[in-house]
Amino acid sequence: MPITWGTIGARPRSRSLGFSIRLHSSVSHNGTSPPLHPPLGPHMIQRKKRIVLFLPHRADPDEGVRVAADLLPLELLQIAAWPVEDGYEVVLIDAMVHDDYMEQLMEVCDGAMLFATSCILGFQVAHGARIAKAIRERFPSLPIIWGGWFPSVAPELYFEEGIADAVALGQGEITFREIVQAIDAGESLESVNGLLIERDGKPFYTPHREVVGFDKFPDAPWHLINYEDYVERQQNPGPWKMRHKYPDPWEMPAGTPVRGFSYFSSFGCPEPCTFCCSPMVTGRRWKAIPGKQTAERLLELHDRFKFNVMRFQDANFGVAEKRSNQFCDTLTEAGSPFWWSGCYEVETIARYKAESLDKLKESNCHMVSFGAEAGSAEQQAVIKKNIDTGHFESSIREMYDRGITTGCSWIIGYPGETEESMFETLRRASEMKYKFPRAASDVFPFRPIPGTEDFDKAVRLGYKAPRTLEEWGGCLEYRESFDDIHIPEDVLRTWKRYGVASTFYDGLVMEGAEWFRAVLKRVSGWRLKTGRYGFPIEHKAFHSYVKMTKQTKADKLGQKTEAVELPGIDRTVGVTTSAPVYSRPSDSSEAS
Ligand code: B12
Ligand code: SF4
Repeated sequence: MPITWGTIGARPRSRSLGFSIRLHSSVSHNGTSPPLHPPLGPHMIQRKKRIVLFLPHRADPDEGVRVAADLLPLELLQIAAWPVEDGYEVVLIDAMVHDDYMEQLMEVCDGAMLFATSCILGFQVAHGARIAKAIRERFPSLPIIWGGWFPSVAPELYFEEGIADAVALGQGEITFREIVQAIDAGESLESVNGLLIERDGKPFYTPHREVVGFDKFPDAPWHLINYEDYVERQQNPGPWKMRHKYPDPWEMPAGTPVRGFSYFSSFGCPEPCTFCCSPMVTGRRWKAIPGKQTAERLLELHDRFKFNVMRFQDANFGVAEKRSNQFCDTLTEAGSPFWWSGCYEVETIARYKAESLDKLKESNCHMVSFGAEAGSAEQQAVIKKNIDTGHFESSIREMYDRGITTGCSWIIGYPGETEESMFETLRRASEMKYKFPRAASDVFPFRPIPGTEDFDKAVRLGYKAPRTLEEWGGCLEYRESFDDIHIPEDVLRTWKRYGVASTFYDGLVMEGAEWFRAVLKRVSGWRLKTGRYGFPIEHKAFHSYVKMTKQTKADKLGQKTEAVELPGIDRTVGVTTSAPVYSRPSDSSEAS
C-alpha cells in the first residue's frame, strides 16, 4: 500500500472522518461502561468521532498465564483523558477483560477515526503486533498509533513491520491529544512533538517533547472501564497461573473478597540505573500529583468503586518524603479506608524519618516494593543504583517490624557481571528470604532492554537481540533463553535450588503430608540461612514421594482451590515467579 507517512490527513479517510462536528462527551460517572456502540437515532445527523484504544494481553493465556486483574489499563485511561474532554467518543478495549476483543475491535474500528495501542516488553509486544496487523489488513486506511514503553525504545520496528502511522515516545497525554487533533484536522503529524513518523519513506523524529506535570491534563476518565469486570477476574481468576499478583494484606480479615484497584500518580524517575530504560525515556524527570491531592482523588474513587486494596503503578512512588507524608496523613484523617502498596526503593526507606515510615503503616500501606537489584557494592556501582548493601536488611526490617511486607527483586547476569557477583546476589537474596520469611525476595535473569546502557553493553559483548516484534514478545520466556545472557551453569543450578528452597520455606508446596512439608521447610530454612545448596536430597525425596503417591500438581490444585477459597485469602508471598521452577503445572519433575 503506497502511503506518504507524516501526512495522514491527506490519506484516504475512513468513513467517519466525514463527520467533523465535535460534541461534548456524554459521560456517565457511575462507573459503568457505556454501550460500545451508542445507537444513533435517525434524528442525529452528527456524531462524535470515534477513537479506539486497545490494550493487548500482557501474558499469553494460551500458555496458561495471565496477569493479575487489579492492573487496570492505566496507560490508556491516561491518554484518553484529553480526547474525552475534547468531546471525542473513546472506546477502550482491554484483552484482559474483553474475551471477545477481536469481534469488538472489528466492530468499533469500522468507521473509527484512529486506533491506538500500547505495550511493554514481553508477550504484550507480540500480541499487540498481531492485533495491529489484523486491524491494518481489515481497515487499511485507519491510522494506527503506538505508544508506551516498548514502542518508545524500539519505535522503528513498528514501521518496519508496517503497523504504525506514528509512535509516541515517552509521556503520552499531551502528545496523544495533539495527534488526535492533527488527524481530525487532516494535518501532518510533523507538527506534533515527541513522535516517530515516516517522511518520504524514511523514519523521521519530530522534536523532543518535554515531560510535564499532572496539572497539564485532566484526571483519567474512569467511565471508560467497567471496574466490576476487573473485580470479577480477580475474584474468579479461572485456571490460569497469575503473574504479578501481589499478596493480600496480612491484616485483611479471612474471607474478605478482594477488590483490587490500581492508580498512577507520578511519571518518571530521577535515578540513573543502567539496566532500566526510564533514564532515556523520561530524561530522569519525575512529575507527581501532590500527596494530598493524590489521596483526595483516591478517596473519591474509593467512594465510587468500593475497592479495598489499591496498588500504585508508579515507577518510584516514594521519591519525595513530604509528598508521601501528605498522602499518608490525608488517608489517615479519612480513616485509612483501604490497604495500599507502592514502590519506595531501599535507599528511600533508609533516608526517611521514622515518623514518616510510621505514617505508611497508619495509612494502611500493606506492601512496599524494592528493586534491590545486586548483592555487592561493586555491582551496585556498575549499575549506578548504588544502594548501600547494609540497607537491604535495615530497610526491609523497618517495614517488616511495622507489619508491612516487602517485595524485593534481584537481577543476575548483567552484561559482564562476574560469577562471584551473581553468587553474592543469590546469597543476599537467600539471606533476606530467611530473615523475612513472609516477604518476597525474587531473583530474575537480566534482560537487555533497548534504550539502556546495559543493552548497548550486552550487544557489544555479543548479545543477539530479537529482530521482530514477535521475537521480542517471546524474550521473557526465561526458561528458553537463559543461555543468551550466559549465566554460568553453577550459578543457574544454585539459583534454581534457591527457588525450590524458597518455595518449600514459604509453604507453597501442596504435595505431601503435613509432617513431610514441615521437614522440607526446616531443611530449606537451613539452606537459605547458610547458602548451602549442595546435595539436595530433600528435593529428590520430595519427587520420589510425589511419584510414589501418584500426586500430580494438577490433582492437588483442585484441593488447594477449595482450601484457599474457604478462608478467602491469598497469603502467597512471592510477587512473581522467580527461579525457573514450578512455573507450569507439569514442572515439578524439574525441580531437582
Ligand atoms: C507498573 C509496571 C509494571 C506492572 C504493569 C505494567 C503495565 N502497564 O502493564 C507489572 C508488574 C505487570 C510489570 C511487569 C513487568 N515490567 Co514493568 N513496569 C511498570 C512501571 C513501574 C510503570 C508502568 C505503568 O503502568 N505506568 C502507568 C501508566 C499510566 O503509565 P505509562 O505506562 O508510563 O504510560 C504513559 C506513557 O508511556 C504513554 N503511553 C503509554 N501507552 C501509550 C499509548 C499511546 C498510543 C500513546 C500516545 C502514549 C502511550 O502515555 C502514558 C501517560 O503518560 C514501569 C516503569 C516506569 N518507569 O514507568 C515498568 C516497565 C514498564 N516494566 C518493564 C519491565 C521490563 C517489566 C517486566 C519485563 C519485568 C520482569 N522482568 O518481569 C515485566 C513484564 C510484564 C509482562 N509483559 O509480562 C520496563 C519495560 C521496558 C520496555 N521498554 O518495554 C519498564 C519501563 C521498567 C524498566 N525497567 O525499564 N510492570
Ligand atoms: S530501575 Fe527503578 S530506580 Fe532505577 S531508574 Fe528505573 S525506575 Fe528508577
